[in-house]
This record gives sequence, structure tokens and C-alpha cells, in this order.
Amino acid sequence: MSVHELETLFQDKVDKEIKIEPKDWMPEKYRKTLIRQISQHAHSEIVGMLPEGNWITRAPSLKRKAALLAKVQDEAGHGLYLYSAAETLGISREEMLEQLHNGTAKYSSIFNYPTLAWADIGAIGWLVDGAAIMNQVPLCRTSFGPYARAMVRVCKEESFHQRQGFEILLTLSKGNEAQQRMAQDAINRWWWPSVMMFGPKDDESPNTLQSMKWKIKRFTNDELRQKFIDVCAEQVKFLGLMLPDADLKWNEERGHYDFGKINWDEFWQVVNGNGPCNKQRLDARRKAHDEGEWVRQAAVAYAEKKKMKATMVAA
Ligand code: FAQ
Repeated sequence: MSVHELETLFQDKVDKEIKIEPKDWMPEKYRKTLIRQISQHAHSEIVGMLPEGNWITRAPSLKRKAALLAKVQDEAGHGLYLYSAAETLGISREEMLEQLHNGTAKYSSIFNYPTLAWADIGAIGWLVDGAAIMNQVPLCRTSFGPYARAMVRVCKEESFHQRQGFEILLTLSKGNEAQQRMAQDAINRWWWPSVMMFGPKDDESPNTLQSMKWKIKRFTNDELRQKFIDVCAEQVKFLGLMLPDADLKWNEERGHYDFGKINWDEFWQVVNGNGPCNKQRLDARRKAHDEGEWVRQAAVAYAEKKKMKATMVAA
């Protein structure tokens, strides 16, 4: 069969909603796009542990500490499912980590912002996990089987994360003036970076068109961003707080909220390594990787020992 015929059959399968599995034929560009997206997604989950991990020892009660600890552990699990899904496409975990550590692979812009106060943990849960869910629920129907299946569990856990974040903000919003101010300040700082998480606007997104055709993406960046803004504009009313956008206004004709200008210059600065915490995040990742070397060596030695014992018993 010619490559053209294979490509037609492949697209036909995608159009019929038949999942693509690792051993199926796929266009090289489809494989590369998935490796890029899934590994970036995995890196985001792992780097995403850092801003929150920062607050585990300072959470205001045992209940909050336990919930935050569980959440951060969940993010590690998400990273691991995603690395495993990417590995089925023929890239090793070592290669992916090397790309993260040498700066050639991206991770979500959002994790390059600092967590300055306890309320930031609430804002991350509500807004960052909220944005992640908006993006990831459609990924449960993405065309590549292992990625779609990994997303089902991830989304269930993210949904718990989002609620714990909202509940932190709700508690603070019913507290004293200082607590209310802290909650509002966290929302002010996390709102626009969360809106940017969905990626560049559609006419500046080089990958969207092809990824939509291959059903890797089910909605464009702007479509998901608008859904997110519509949901948050309603939810913030329950908190009695505000989103920091003077232009946020319901548009009856569009059936959506209009919103203010996004600072795309800030977005690209952060994506290209010049955000407030890019250096700190990568340094922390590299340090953790280096210091974990002995754990990886011990795990391999243990696996080898177990295998040897099993062969001896069998013999
Ligand atoms: N940050 O053409 P597009 C989470 C890059 S998980 C950095 O639109 P695409 C859980 C993009 O890679 C959050 N870079 O690209 C959690 C591309 O660069 P390249 C992560 C970004 O792939 C919560 C270039 O810009 N979620 O939060 C960003 O079609 C709380 C052009 O962009 C996922 O990764 C960005 N925000 O669409 C954890 C979901 N946006 O590689 C802890 C899966 C774009 O061509 C605590 N990924 N870029 O040089 C996706 O859905 C897509 O990859 C998009 C980008 C929508 C992110």
C-alpha cells in the first residue's frame, strides 16, 4: 500500500471515531505531534507539583495539609500515566526527561508563576485545575487510545482538585477582611495566566488545524478559553469576589461573556523561559532528578535481583 493510501485509511478510521492504538500505522507527523503534546502535558503535571508543594508544610490545618498532600501526589500520578502513554509512541522516559531538563521541551506556562499566599492554593485549584479540566475532558475522546484512556482517571481527580480549591476560596471569602483580601489578591494574580493556559489564539496557533483534523484536539484554544471564562464569570459570584477584568460583560447576542485584552507578550515571554519562576522551576527539577539517581539505580538492581531469583526457582 502506498503512503497516500495508508493516510487515507488512517483518516477514515479517525473520522469514524475508531481509536488509534500504538501498533497501528500512523503518519509520522501524528506520532510526533502526540509525543510533543503528551510529553508537554506530563512535564506540566510534574513541574505543577512545585508551586503547590511549596505550601504543604504551611497549610493552615491538618485537613488542608492532608488534602494538599493528596493533590500533589495525584499530579505525580498523572505525570506517570502520561509518560507511559507517550512511551507507547516509541520515545523513552529518559529522552523525555532530558528534553525537559535541557529546555527543549515545553511545560505549561502557568507553573512559572509564584505561590505567594495560602489563598494561591485555592486559586490554583479553582482556576488552574478548572482550566485543566476544561481542556482535558475533551481529551478523554482524543483519537489516540492510550492518551484518551489516561485522561479518564486524570479528569476525575482534577475535578476533586478544582472543588477543593473553590472550597478554600469560599472559606476565605466568608472569613475576616484580611482573608477576603488575600483571596481576591490571589484571584487577581492567577486569573490572566489561567486564561493564557489554553494557548495562543486560534489564528496564531500553528498546530490547531491539523490536530483538529486528526481529532487529537476536539476544540480550538479560543473555544475552550471562552467556555472557561463563561463558567468562571458565574462561579465567582458565589464567592462574592471579582475577576480582574473591567471588560467582562455578558453578551446576549453571542451567548457568551466578552472579555478584555490578553497580554500575549507576557504569555510568550513566559513560554520562552522568561517568566517569574522559569529558572527556579527547572533548577528544582534538575536537582530532584540528580538526587533521585540512587533511587532509580536501586529500583533497577532490585528488579534484576528479583528476576534472577525467579529464574533460579524455575530452574
Ligand atoms: N504553556 O499551536 P499551539 C495541569 C505552546 S496540566 C506553554 O496552540 P497545541 C494540571 C505549544 O506547545 C496543564 N506552552 O499548540 C495541573 C506550541 O509549542 P511547540 C497542561 C504552550 O499543542 C493543575 C506553541 O505554544 N495541559 O494544569 C502553551 O496545539 C494544577 C503553539 O501552540 C496540557 O498540556 C502554554 N500554556 O495546543 C497540575 C493539556 N500553550 O511545541 C498541577 C494538553 C501553547 O509547537 C496543578 N495539551 N503552548 O513549540 C494541549 O491541549 C495543547 O498542547 C495546548 C496547546 C492547548 C496546551
